[in-house]
Parts: sequence; C-alpha cells; structure tokens
Amino acid sequence: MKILLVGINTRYVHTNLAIRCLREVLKTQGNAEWEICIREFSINEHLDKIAGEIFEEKPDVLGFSCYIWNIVSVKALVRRLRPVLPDAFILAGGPEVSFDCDCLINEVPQLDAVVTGEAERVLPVLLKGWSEGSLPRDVAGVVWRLRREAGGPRGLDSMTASDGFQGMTSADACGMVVTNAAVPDTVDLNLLPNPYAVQEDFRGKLVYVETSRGCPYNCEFCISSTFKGVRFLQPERLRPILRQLFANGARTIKFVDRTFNASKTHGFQVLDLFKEEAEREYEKTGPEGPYGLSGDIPRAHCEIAGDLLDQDWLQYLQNYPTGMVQLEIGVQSTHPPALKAIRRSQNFADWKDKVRYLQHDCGIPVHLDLIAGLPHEGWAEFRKSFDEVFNLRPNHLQLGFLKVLKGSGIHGQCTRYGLEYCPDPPYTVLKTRELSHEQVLDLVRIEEILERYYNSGRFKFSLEVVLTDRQSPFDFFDALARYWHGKGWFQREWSSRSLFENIWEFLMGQPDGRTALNRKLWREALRFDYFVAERPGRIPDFLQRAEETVQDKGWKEEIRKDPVWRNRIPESAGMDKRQWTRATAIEYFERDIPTGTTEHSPGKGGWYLFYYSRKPTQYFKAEAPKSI
Ligand code: B12
Ligand code: SF4
Repeated sequence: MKILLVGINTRYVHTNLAIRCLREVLKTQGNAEWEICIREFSINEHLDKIAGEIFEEKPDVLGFSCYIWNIVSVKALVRRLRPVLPDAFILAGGPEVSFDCDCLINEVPQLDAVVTGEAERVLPVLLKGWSEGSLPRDVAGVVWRLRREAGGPRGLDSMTASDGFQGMTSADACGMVVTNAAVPDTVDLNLLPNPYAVQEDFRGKLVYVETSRGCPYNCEFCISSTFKGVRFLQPERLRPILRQLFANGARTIKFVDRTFNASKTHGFQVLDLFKEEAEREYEKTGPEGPYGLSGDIPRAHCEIAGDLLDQDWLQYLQNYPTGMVQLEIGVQSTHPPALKAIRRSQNFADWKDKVRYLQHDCGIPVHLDLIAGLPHEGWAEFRKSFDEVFNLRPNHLQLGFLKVLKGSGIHGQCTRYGLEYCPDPPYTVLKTRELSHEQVLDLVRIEEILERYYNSGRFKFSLEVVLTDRQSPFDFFDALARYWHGKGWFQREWSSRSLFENIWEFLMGQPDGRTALNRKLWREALRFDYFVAERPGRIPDFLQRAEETVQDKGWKEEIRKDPVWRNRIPESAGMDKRQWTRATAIEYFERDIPTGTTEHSPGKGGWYLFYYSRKPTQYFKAEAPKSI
C-alpha cells in the first residue's frame, strides 16, 4: 500500500513539519510493507501541475495537510484527483479542517475522511483498519464517509449489516457522513519519532521544529487557545533532530512552540542545546566552511511572550552568540480595551524597553506583530499602537489583519463586535464597528508600503532621517501610501531601484522637502541606502553625485593589499584585482550617514567602502589616502 502525504506551503522556502511527523509515525506504527512518501508544493504552483505529479505517484492513500493558506487548493485538488484515482482513500487533516469538519466533507463529496486535531495516534490506526477493509467506526477524531465505490470488503453491503447502519439500503447509506467521537487525550511529544530522521536537502529552506505543544495563553483570535496546558519535549530528544537538520543544510530553524518562553528552564535548555549543536557543526566545517566567512550560522527563530521576558531571560539572551537567535513577539495592540476583548493580558509599557535593549544593544533581531481590526480598535487607536511599536524600531514590524478562524473564540463573537469578515480563507476582517472597510483598505496599503520601505531594510538610513522631526511614523507611512495610491503605483510591480525614485518624488512634494537642508540630507541618506541595497552601476539620476567623483581605482587596489583591510575583509586575500573591483564600491558622502543620521548640522562627510560579497552588504568607513 502506498501512502502519500502532501503539504502545500505558502512559499517555496517553507516546509511542512506535520507530514514529516506523520511519515515517521506511520513508519514505526504502521505495517512494514507500507510505502510512505511525502511531497511538498507551494500555493504559487499551478494546480494542474500539482495534480499531475500527485497522480503519477499512484497512491492508495492520499493525505492532504490543510491550513488556512492552502485549503482552497486542497479542495480543488481533491475534486480533480478523485475521478482519476477512484479507488484511493483520500483524507485531510490539519488545523483548517479540525473544526467544522462535517461542513468540509459535505462540501467536498470526493473526500473520504477528515482527521481532526493531532493525528499521530489516529492515523496509523485509521490506515491499518482501511488496509484491512474494516470501517473506521471506532477511530476517535475521524469524520468519514461511507463510499459504495470502495467495493470489496468495504462494500456497503457488508457495512450496513453491522451495527449503526442496519435497516438501511446501500443506496440510503452511500455517501453518509459519520462523525466519530473526539480524541480523548493528547499526544506525548516524547513518544514521537524524530521527524527529520531522513536525509533531505534543506539548504535555503525554513525548517520547523517543535519542542512544545499548547499555549499558556488564551487569545480569542487564535486556535492554539482551544487546547489546555503545555506539553514539552525533553530537550535531549532535540539533539538528534538538530544534528540531522544541520547536517542536511538547514540554517534557519523556526520553533513552532506557541510561546517559546512559557517555561524558562525548558527555553534555556533548548537554546543551550541549539548552541552546542551549531558550534559542533562549525567545528566540523571549520572557519573556511559555510559558517565561517559567509556568516551562514544557524539561527533559531523563537516566538516569545513579552510579558515573560524577565531579567533572567535578558541576561541569558545577551550572552547568546550574535546572530544565532531571533525573536518574534506578538504585541497585536497596545490599546487596553482591544487587549481585554481578545483576552490577552499584557502590558507593553512594562517590557518595551527590554525589547529595545535586545534589538539595539544585544543585536538580536526582534520581529514584532500587530493585528489590525481587533474589537474596539479604530483608526486612532491603531495609529497609536503602531507608533508605540514602531518607535522601538524592530527589525521587522508585521502589520497583520485579524483572521476570524474556525475554532477560535472570536468566531462566535462577530455580531457582538460588529465584525464582518471574508467568508473565504483566510477569513480576513473586512470591517468592524470601529474601522470602516475604507479604512481597512487604507491599512492594507500602509502594510504594503511598510513591507517595501521598512521591512525590506532597504531604506534604513533614509527613513530614520526623514522621520526625525515627525510626530507619527504611522502618519508618514499613511501619507506615502496615499501618494502611491493616487499615482496608481500599487497596480504595478516596481524594481527596488524604482522604489528610490518613487519615495524621492513623494518627499520632494512634502512641505519639509522644500528646504535645501532637508533635500541635501535626505538625498545623502538615500544615496547611502542605495549603495548598501543595490550596486552603484545603475544609480538613478537624482542620486548621482553633483560634482565629479574622486573615485580612484588605484585606491581600491591599495586597500586590497593593505594588511589592515585584509583583517577586515579576509576574503580579499583570495581575490584578484578584477574580482575585488566588482565586489566593492567606494563613495564619498557629504554627511557621515551611519553615525550622524539625526544631526541636522552639516557634519563632516566621509568615504565608505561597500563590500557586496557578503549578505547583507558590509560597509566600512575608509580614510582617504593623501593623494585624494
Ligand atoms: C509554520 C506556520 C506558518 C508558516 C507557514 C508554513 C508553511 N508550511 O508554509 C507561516 C509563518 C508562513 C505562517 C503564516 C500564517 N499562519 Co501560520 N502557523 C504556523 C505554525 C507556527 C506551525 C505549524 C506547524 O507546523 N505545527 C506543528 C504541527 C506538528 O502541528 P499541526 O500543524 O497542527 O499538525 C498536526 C495536526 O494538525 C494534524 N495534521 C496536519 N497535517 C495533516 C495531514 C494529514 C493527512 C493528517 C491526517 C493530519 C494532519 O496532525 C499534525 C500532527 O499532530 C502554526 C502554529 C502551530 N504552532 O502549530 C501557525 C498556524 C498554522 N498559522 C495560522 C495562521 C492564522 C497563519 C496566518 C494566516 C497568520 C497571519 N499572518 O495572519 C498566515 C497565513 C499565511 C498566508 N500566506 O496565507 C493558524 C492556522 C489556522 C488554520 N486554520 O490553518 C495557526 C494554527 C496559528 C494559530 N495558532 O492560530 N504560518
Ligand atoms: S496568539 Fe500566541 S499567545 Fe495567544 S493563544 Fe495563540 S499561540 Fe498563545
């Protein structure tokens, strides 16, 4: 029997942990002769192509892993594949089908079964029964359909004779949906096999690892709050998982733990172990290996609760190797009535300085999340939340929109909050009592601008300079988004070079863009950003230096040979003149942008050397030789 588990990811770089967990469980608890395979696709691939590839696998059992981002594709695939795989047992599992599953199976009659909730215990039992020809009557957590076409031992005639279906004719019972009892208890993570035991190429991929299940919080918009308590994996069990992942080329490991700092002891142990395994990998490959020069060190991404960031955590994190950890914190809102409505008890004011410290003093990238469209949060309140969070200058600020998830607490409270949401996945908020649909659309555009201009990191220095005297960053992004909208710029794609031109045009139309001082300052900052983000080859006209550049190729060559610079850029030793010329740029700036961005007084300018062969681009202050 061939079992194929399919994951359809949001993007090519993502991976699906669930199908790997289930593959390993089926290997250990299924029948020895089963052939168990997984396949992954992305939602951006054509359905015909995905369907064709699945068909050619000729599975006897086909299981889809269903999430909010792929359910529309999964439904279409099931409909498409049923006629050509008439005898296959087609099932679905995952958070998007774990609630309201009768609805799904009725909507997609081509589906045989839905597994609700955690499937590690259920799936082997279900598939054993199916392979033996029995009905899944007693398998808790399954919603299934009686299918006449299955024939053989699963034929309806034999089914209707047994309890539950007596008295029914085959025709009556055919297609009937049966909802079994829910799974009574949860899975012990320590009894599960290593999901990454198999050799796979994870280079360039985002890999997910789970060291706990459940969340201590109960946010009303989230489905993690539907399960009580937190279960932990014994940290030592993580060692072989990480070892295998690093050996398979994985570098960014995202812990899917709902609240990574729910337990201090556990969190510290996991991060200790991560560090040990990363360092072990480093020793294996040596300083010349992928870790050494390219800066490609393993990085753990952890979602934490700001309220649980105490002094012990700060002390622990400040001593953690640079670049080896990044944090994500769901702030969601700073407006107390909104937080109360979503049952999220947190006090941003208490921990915002800790976030600032981690991000700016310890160099730990912090990703902060906000959710627009929460109950009681209108435009003015959201603006305030945004500004408070933005003022921390997180590495990444995600402006998300409320999704009314099936199974979440807020799902049943839409009328109470005047909440309208899109009936199709991802069930995004359309309006609330406090936020009109027009305002939601304005926020969508602000989010797009934020992604391009802030989260891309391409305008790091120029945004800082431009925002210096402005009260509200939100208003700035709002004005920029409105300008883009007015120009019809959202309707087309832009190269990153054009983004520089677009913001310049906007800035020049601003009242404070009319002063010569601001123009000069903004232009130099944009020029600096341009040199960091792009190569200087196609520099836009407005960023060209007014006077002739004193760019001296001879100087670049001097730098390449200078022992001081060899220490700064060791790779230069292995480069010839041509490679070095291509890998670098030297430019003069009338302001010393990285050090004096906020100063309006004309500071001293400076020369900078940009080195493009490392990501992100490195830049170094350069002392001009006397000849220049
Ligand atoms: C990784 C992740 C992502 C990744 C995507 C990864 C990918 N593959 O592409 C990213 C970061 C991009 C992402 C984005 C979003 N996500 Co997300 N994400 C997760 C996360 C953290 C981990 C999922 C995971 O691997 N869990 C571990 C596995 C083992 O558990 P599991 O997925 O529940 O799988 C078990 C069962 O569901 C079942 N099962 C799963 N698959 C199958 C298949 C079969 C055949 C069977 C039988 C059973 C089965 O068995 C598994 C083992 O017990 C979860 C939260 C969480 N910790 O689970 C949220 C979660 C899945 N995301 C969620 C949401 C809402 C989003 C966003 C909409 C958030 C937003 N920005 O507004 C976006 C949507 C993106 C988009 N483009 O539309 C919700 C999903 C709700 C839903 N109904 O699907 C979750 C549950 C978070 C939450 N607590 O509410 N997400
Ligand atoms: S949003 Fe985060 S903290 Fe809140 S219940 Fe969900 S996983 Fe837990």
